[in-house]
Amino acid sequence: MSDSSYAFSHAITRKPSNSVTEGLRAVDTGKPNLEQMRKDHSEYIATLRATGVEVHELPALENYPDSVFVEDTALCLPQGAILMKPGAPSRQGEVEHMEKTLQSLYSDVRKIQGQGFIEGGDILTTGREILIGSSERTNATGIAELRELVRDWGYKVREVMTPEGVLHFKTDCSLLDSETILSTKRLSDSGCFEGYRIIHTADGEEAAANSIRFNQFVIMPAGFDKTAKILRDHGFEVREINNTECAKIDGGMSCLSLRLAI
Ligand code: CIR
Repeated sequence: MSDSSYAFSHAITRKPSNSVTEGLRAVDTGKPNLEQMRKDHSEYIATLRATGVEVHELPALENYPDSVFVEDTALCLPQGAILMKPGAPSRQGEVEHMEKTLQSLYSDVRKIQGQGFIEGGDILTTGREILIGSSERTNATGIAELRELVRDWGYKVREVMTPEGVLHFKTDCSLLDSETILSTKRLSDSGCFEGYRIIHTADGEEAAANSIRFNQFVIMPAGFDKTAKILRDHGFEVREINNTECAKIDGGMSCLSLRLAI
């Protein structure tokens, strides 16, 4: 693999807690089935491991129903990690539970400490910049602080918009390689990916946009056959994981891990 934007050596995950059934959701479509979620989670981890990486599986946090979605607690870059400040009050305490693990893996761990808010789900790091979608969870003050924190590592931060009613920026897109983005049409219509190669999710399969490129695989939620075929036709090696239970609490493939190149 010559493209460093998807070459990872480590991942961090956290076991779903029993309380995950109380996770935040925009629309209530029923209680997630814990047994199925645990099975899906194990399969997700096995798929990450199959690429040869080390996966750090952290214990469940019962006081934090959404803590399985570790992506929102930090931004991991090759130079260091940045601890986030979630916009959801019930999720803010998850960050300190991630700190020790990141300190053990990085020599430089920084932290959002100001008045703003920012969640990892709103951040897409491409081969040339860091795109951050302002959303209900991420505001301009949080984005401005992150911009300063990554400046000396050489990153350019560009503030974009998460579409109205969409939880996170990456709910609607994912990076396939440093120049290629899988996106819903409603997101790319905003023009935020000008200059990139865009592959659209099939109509009616918008939920397939929250996928991840992880080493040789594109890991996507199962059940979106048209989008899976589009990706395979473009030459990507697709792995599908059942996501019916996490989807009930607005979670998907990117949310379930922090991905590190260290
Ligand atoms: C939440 O609303 O915070 C969780 N129920 C879902 C978080 C999904 N995370 C992500 O997209 N990065």
